[in-house]
Order: sequence, then C-alpha cells, then structure tokens
Amino acid sequence: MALRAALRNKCGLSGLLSQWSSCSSHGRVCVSPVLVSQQRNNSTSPKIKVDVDQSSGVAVMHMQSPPVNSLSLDFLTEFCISVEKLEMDKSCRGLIITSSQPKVFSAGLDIMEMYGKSPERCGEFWRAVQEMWLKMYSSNMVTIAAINGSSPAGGCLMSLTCDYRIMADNPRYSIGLNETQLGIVAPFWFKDTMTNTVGHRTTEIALELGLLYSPAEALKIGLVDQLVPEDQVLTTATQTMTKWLAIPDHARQITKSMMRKPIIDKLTSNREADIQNFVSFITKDSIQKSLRMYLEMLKKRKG
Ligand code: CO8
Repeated sequence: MALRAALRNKCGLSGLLSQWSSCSSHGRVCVSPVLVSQQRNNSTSPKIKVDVDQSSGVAVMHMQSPPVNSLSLDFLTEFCISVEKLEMDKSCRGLIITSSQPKVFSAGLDIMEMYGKSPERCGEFWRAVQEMWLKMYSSNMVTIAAINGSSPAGGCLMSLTCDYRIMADNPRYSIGLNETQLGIVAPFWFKDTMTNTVGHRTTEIALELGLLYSPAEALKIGLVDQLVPEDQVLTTATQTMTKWLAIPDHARQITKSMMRKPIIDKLTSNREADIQNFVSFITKDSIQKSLRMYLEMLKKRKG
C-alpha cells in the first residue's frame, strides 16, 4: 500500500525512499513491518519470487504471474518493491530477471489495465509503468534479462532496460515492440530505449510495423545479445554475471549512467505530461475499440 501511495503521488519511489531514510537511525534504515519480512535473502510475493545468493551478491527474480506475466498494476507494484529492496541492499550487485511461466517471459502491459478503466486508474497504472522503467533503466546493479519465452511490447521494454539480454533459441518465441499492431503507440521513452539498443533506422521500421522478431532475427539486429538452448538460459546468465561483476562497480555504474541519463532525465522531467498524454490517448473511443478488437483476436487465436 505504501508503494502504491508513493506511485500515486509525484515523488514515486524516490519519495518512498526518502521517507524510509528520514526515519533511519544509527545508519540503519527503518522500514514498515510489511516490508521487514521481505528483507530476508529470499523473498516471495504472489507474483514475484526473489532468490539472493549471498556469496555472489546476485539476485534472481522469477516472474510468476500466470498465465503470461502480464504487467498489471499489482504486478508492477510488487516488481518495483522487489527491485527497490535489492537496490538498497548494498551486498546485492547483480540482478537476473527470468520467468517461471512456460513459454512466456512477459506478455507486456496487461491489456485489461488499459481497457474500460477510468482515467484515474489509467493514470495510476501508467505511473507504475514509468516507475518500473525508471528503476530498471537507472539501476546501479548489473541487470541481465534471461528471456526464456516470448517477450512482446512491455516485456521487450523490460528486457531492454537490462544491461544484457540472453534469449532461449526457440523459433516459436518472439520479442519486439509490437504496439502499433494493437493500434497504440509506443511512447518516446520506449522508442528511445530501443534506439539506444539497436539504432535509429532499425527502431523506426520496427516501431512503425510493430515487428516481433524471432530469436535469430533479434540477435541479428542486436535486440538481444546472445542465444542459448532453452535449458541453459539461466546458467548462461549466471556465468555472464560473473564477468560483468569483475568490473569495478563505480566505473561501470558511471559509464552506464553516462549512456542512459539523457533519456532518464527526459522522462523524469516530463512524467506528469507523459501520464496525461497516455490517459487522454488510451481513453479515446477509437483506441478502446482497437484494444477490444485485439483482445478478441487473442481469444480467437487461442480457439
Ligand atoms: N494482457 C492481458 N492479458 C493477456 C495478455 C496481455 N498483454 N497477453 C495474453 N493475455 C491473456 C490472453 O488473452 C489469454 O487469456 P484467456 O486465457 O482468458 O483467454 C491468456 O493470457 C493466455 O494467452 P495465450 O493463450 O495467447 O498464451 P500463449 O502462451 O499462446 O501466448 C503470448 C503468449 C505470445 C504472450 C500471447 O498471449 C500474446 O501475444 N499476447 C499479447 C501480447 C501483446 O501484444 N502485448 C502488448 C501489450 S501492450 C504493451 O505492453 C505496451 C503498451 C504501451 C502503451 C502505449 C499507449 C500510449
């Protein structure tokens, strides 16, 4: 609830953090009882399971929200709490994100959060999406996406926030920012994150056509960094993490910040306007109609 409230107001997680810091004493941060139980090495919330290896300082976050790890407000809230806790834990230097769901890393934003909802709820949802992106894209930890299934739209965005992407080499999986296929438009920070990864021209084509790439195609354009057999995704991520953690943290962190800060600043200074844009766009009748048609298509495809 505390996080939901923080997400709802302007200061977001940084506000929540400053509230925590303000009650710190003797160098220890005082947190609410709800959060204390999650300060163990390993924690499980309904939708997220985190295993921390104390000896290596690496956390593995398993997304476990059936059927497809769609990014609902509840999911994003739990996700942000988990990342925030790890970020505050000085012994944790690396984070691997993966899925417990078969065949799917994440289906992206929960479409039901954007369909038939009040403007207030849409605004709250979008603030949580922004928060997820800001937390991940600016993380001090080494972050690796272990993509063990399909990863469209918001799932692709989440993996793009990471420092490195390893995907299962299974041609049935796909990854990409397919927003235009739903009749919606990826906002500037989705676009900028992809441009930073694969370049302007590739992003322009990918976004206009809403392209979903097979793992082999994604590797070719640099959307993912490495393909491995499905059963080796997590072990490869762990091995890769060791390599990244061999670099002194401060040097790596400053370099990461140098590469990413311009986009982060752009969203940070435009958060409210971005929320307003999203709310007025997504609540339009024509956009709601597109979403309904897309949902029907998903159901039909299943049938
Ligand atoms: N949100 C909500 N429900 C979803 C979503 C989703 N993103 N994706 C799938 N589901 C539901 C399905 O409708 C189905 O529901 P039910 O069981 O009730 O029929 C259930 O999850 C299982 O889905 P499938 O049977 O399709 O599962 P598969 O394993 O066969 O396929 C896929 C998994 C590949 C992930 C497939 O479900 C899929 O392609 N889903 C759609 C993914 C998608 O297009 N996501 C885009 C979301 S929009 C986004 O992330 C960015 C928006 C930016 C907004 C900007 C506006 C300004």
